[in-house]
Amino acid sequence: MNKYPFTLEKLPYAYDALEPIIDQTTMLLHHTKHHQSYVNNLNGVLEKHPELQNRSLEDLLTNIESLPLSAQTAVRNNGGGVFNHNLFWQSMTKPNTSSPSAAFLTLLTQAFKSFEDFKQAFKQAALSQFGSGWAWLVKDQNSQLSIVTTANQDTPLKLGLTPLLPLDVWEHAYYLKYQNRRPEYIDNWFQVINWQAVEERFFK
Ligand code: MN3
Repeated sequence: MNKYPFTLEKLPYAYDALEPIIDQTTMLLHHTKHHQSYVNNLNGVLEKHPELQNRSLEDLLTNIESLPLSAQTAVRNNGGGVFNHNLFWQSMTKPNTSSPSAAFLTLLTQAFKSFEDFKQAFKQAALSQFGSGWAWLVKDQNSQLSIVTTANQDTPLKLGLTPLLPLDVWEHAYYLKYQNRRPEYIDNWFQVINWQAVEERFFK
């Protein structure tokens, strides 16, 4: 369900499905500890605000300023954590089993010159996010593709952008396997993108 009380969505694959790109231990901790605590904390704040309990997560995150001041920061951080991670899990699949369709490749090429240039631009953005946050492929209201970053658990929803492809660059997403090597994590991560999921979001 996409409203209170939120539950931890199951992964669409096994915890070891993304090996060796993302290791099983990282996936297990990331999903059952980090993601679970965003779910718990989001429910905790909404428990105290019955007037918000019928609103969808997207609605809450798009209209954070409409929330009571006492709920804004907690919903922004924990609601963002729930939304971003749900999208992140759904955006990945077994290594080297998915590639962009011809139609989407054309769009990527129009926006970024080539698929390689897209990957370079995405990597640069993900590296430039200082500290914890996310890199995103997004579309705007004119269906134009671009790359943005957000700090902490902020989402592109508040910017009026539709998130298509998220990359978690919090250290908890890669530290066990890659330690400080964020560039290597990003390079490898391109192999586990679920392009079908990305394209469904774009063409919806
Ligand atoms: Mn995370």
